[in-house]
Amino acid sequence: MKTIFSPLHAGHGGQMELVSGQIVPGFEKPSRAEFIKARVESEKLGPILAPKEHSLDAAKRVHASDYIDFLPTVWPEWQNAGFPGSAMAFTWPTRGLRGDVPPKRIDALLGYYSFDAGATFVKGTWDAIKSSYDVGLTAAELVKAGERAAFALCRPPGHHAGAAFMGGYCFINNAAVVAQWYRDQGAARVAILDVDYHHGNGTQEIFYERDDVLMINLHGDPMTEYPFFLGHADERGAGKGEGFNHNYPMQPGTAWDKWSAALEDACAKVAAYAPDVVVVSLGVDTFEKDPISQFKLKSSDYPRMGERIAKLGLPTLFVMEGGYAVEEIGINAVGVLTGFDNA
Ligand code: SP5
Ligand code: ZN
Repeated sequence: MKTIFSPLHAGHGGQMELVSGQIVPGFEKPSRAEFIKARVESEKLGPILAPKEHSLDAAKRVHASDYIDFLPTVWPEWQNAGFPGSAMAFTWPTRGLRGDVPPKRIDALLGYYSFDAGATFVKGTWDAIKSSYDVGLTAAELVKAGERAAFALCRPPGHHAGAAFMGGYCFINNAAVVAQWYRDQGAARVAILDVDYHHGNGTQEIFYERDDVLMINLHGDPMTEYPFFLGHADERGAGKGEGFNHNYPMQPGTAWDKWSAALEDACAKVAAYAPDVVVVSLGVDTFEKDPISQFKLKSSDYPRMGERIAKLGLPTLFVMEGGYAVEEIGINAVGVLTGFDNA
């Protein structure tokens, strides 16, 4: 299958994050995408193509317009303020505070438009976000034009970004953007299968009240795993979206036997929904050696994951999300894709 990739991702590098009370170098770093790209090449998955530029209209179909307009202003405003370090929030409008009045300082606005301190900006961050968005849409166009599947090698990732907030390394929700884009192009139903270790809280929020986008998440139980405040099994959608959101929270230590049983159930739901296209939020932080995660999938499990998804027999767009064991991230991500292609 074809891969879409942009070198502009690399400008989003050197950012810091808050982990266990310390500011440390970000886990979500440029070498992630470079290891995946190198593996796409060495495995001869298929051609690697540059993205086409897109307007931000498709982003504003799933995100608040003011939120999207805010993103390119962050780094220039942070510079104007004379703040050192990565641009990150430190105050959030939680319960009991006003979440409806945007303040006038850039550090405060970062809190207004985020749910954690995990989506930080450096000089090249906006260009990387925009390139990741362009990568997603360009890959989506390939599948719309008749390719069986395509791989959007997006970086930064997207699935924690909600309609009007960033967080968890995510800014624009690429999977949500392409799902809505397919609807706008005439798809009657779209399924999103999120296999990243972390719950895709942003994607769930965006489609929670809709029946035209089926949302399925396999992830670490939020009782003990980030993002903590969404992703429970009883979240099944609301209004006409009731019954179109499915969560499979799983315990630390989960390996392929239990994980694949959840995938089997998820695939049965996707098949019953009969979507025109499947968008896979492809995180490989389920890997046993991932530095921030607690599942125990092995490298040999990823091709099996791809095979099972291929058996759905549906047009499929893979959108890169997480995975932080950089030495193996290429082997695991591309393992899913070769497993799909060889099925
Ligand atoms: C897209 C994606 O996978 N985002 C994940 C965001 C996770 N942010 C929280 C990281 C918490 C790390 N705790 C690590 C302890 C390691 N010793
Ligand atoms: Zn993740």
